[in-house]
Amino acid sequence: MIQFAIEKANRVLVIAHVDPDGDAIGSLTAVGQGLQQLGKRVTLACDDNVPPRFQGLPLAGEVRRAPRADVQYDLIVAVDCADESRMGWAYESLPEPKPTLANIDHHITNTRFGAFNVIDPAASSTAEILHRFLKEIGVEMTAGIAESLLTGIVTDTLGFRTTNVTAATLRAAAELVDAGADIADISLHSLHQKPFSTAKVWGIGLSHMEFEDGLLWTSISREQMQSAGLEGTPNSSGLVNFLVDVDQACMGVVLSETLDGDVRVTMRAQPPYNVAEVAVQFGGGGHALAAGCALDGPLEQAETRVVAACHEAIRRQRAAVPTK
Ligand SMILES: [Mn+2]
Repeated sequence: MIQFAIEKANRVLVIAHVDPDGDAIGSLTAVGQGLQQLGKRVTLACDDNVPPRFQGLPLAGEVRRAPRADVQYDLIVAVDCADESRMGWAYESLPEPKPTLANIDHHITNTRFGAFNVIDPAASSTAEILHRFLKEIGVEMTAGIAESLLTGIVTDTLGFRTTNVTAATLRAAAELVDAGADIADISLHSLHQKPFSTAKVWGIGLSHMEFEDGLLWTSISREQMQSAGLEGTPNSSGLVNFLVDVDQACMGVVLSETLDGDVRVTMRAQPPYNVAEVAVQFGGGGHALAAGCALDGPLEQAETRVVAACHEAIRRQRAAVPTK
């Protein structure tokens, strides 16, 4: 039982997935606060930096890029990670034998890689699972934990608009508001506001998007990023959400070239279409309506392969459900 493992543990390493989103950071910091409340010594780790819009969450300033080398952990808790590789170097770098691993997640593609697996693909977010789970292990819902969890729910559901929002999601959110989370503030800062550089990335993507047989897609190259004065790999989740909401789009796809020449692909679908089926073909994963994967470059070649796979999936899935 995971409850006993947590009870026994003194030093816990909590890991959120690489390239973290609001559910990853919200879940990471909520578990951190909850375990501290239970008297555990906690390290929070994530391979990539906490995005600025989540840096105001409790404990966000204590998220490390790697585990502490001077600490021997007796438990690892992975949050929002669909498979082992999503934990990145934060897990890989731990010496063997690695500590017992607990896997808390809501991705339908989760590989159950933990010794303990708390997986609920029907949950809107890992934060929604944690809302139940933290109570079950005796954590009192503080305003800080509520703020972290509601950030996870609000961002993963795009403000309660996704098809996996249930009455249970709304009840969890209501309880978090009762516990002191400010829903208007969380929605504004974690969901709507974005840096100007993000708007510029959208401009690049929208300027040459293509629309064919239900697939609306675009790509963003390193050269385009550089000539717009932008650095790093673009955050394309807002753009891909925008694309899939266009009339007649069944799937939206954004391909972004990273600094090392790989291609990161973010995909969205409208029901009843399913982009997780496409993502797994390229070693990725996710949900039916939101998934991702990474391919080797060059960008044009990756684009050809992904576009062909999406078109094939749209035809197949359309035939399976003749209503749309
Ligand atoms: Mn999530």
